[in-house]
Amino acid sequence: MSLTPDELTQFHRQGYLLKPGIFTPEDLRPLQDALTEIIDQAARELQTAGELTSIHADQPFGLRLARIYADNPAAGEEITRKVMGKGGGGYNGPAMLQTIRHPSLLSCIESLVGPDIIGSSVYRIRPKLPGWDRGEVPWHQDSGYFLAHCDRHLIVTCWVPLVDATLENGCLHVIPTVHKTGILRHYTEGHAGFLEVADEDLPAVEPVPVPMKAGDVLLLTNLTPHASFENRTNTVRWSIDLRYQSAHVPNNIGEEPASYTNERDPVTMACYPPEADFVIRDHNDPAREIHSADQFRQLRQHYETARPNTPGRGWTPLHER
Ligand SMILES: O=C(O)CCC(=O)C(=O)O
Repeated sequence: MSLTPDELTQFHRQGYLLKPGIFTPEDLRPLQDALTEIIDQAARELQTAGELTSIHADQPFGLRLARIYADNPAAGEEITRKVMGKGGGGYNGPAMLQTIRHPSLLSCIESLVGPDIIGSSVYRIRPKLPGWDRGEVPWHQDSGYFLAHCDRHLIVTCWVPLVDATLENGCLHVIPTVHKTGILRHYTEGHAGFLEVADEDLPAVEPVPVPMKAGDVLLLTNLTPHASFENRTNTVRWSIDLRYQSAHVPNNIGEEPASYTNERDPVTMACYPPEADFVIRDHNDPAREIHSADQFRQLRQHYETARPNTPGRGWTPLHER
């Protein structure tokens, strides 16, 4: 399932590529089940604490959290935080590693970054709740979050809906072709606390909405502006975004978080210091590849606990513009 020459041209010219049907419904199920397990456990605890009357155990994956949120928004948000983690990847169990290592997806990634592949630290799980303000992600390029010396490298974002993503439930929108012009000015403290490109700094190119079926993959460059808007349905728009890079792109493989000091020169750092990168494929030394879910969790937790220092990019707050 690697990319054809036409698909590679589309990706490099437009800055995005929709690759349908990479994940089958069966491929997605272990992750959906693992996320449902987190919801179930948290909902039971909230029910015991008297915060929820129903845990909606009979509802399917796309509906259950929406029903809980409709009954009690604070409880729904608390569960959502458990699923997403504290700014990190959230759930990091076996089903996540299995999803990240999906063979057809990795073949596509190999077409873009070569045979030695690093899993970029930044993967995210996003349950976009109905009408939830924090679920709307303003215009940004992923490089806005990465250190500046990584702007010239390719870090591929794979956006994967776990349910169908539609115009109504908040599919992704992209601005094509402008990834070639480099980094835009971003502001901190944008909508819902995200980084944001202000309207006046957006390129004069018509954005493209990208409705997708569950299991399709949208491939983006780290300089492709993208955003997603309100979920106007009564179901949850579930998605994950995974990132990959070549082993030649700066990363923190084999580095201790404590080596990220204030004195260290940022150009020697990984593109996103706060979280752990991991080896997906290493043809010379396959022993470095992370196949074990325990190893994956321990690595992620080591960084999450240590919270390495990051110099950031010096963006200013939106209200100061
Ligand atoms: O899932 C969304 O709504 C936004 C995703 C996003 O911004 C990203 O993948 O970088």
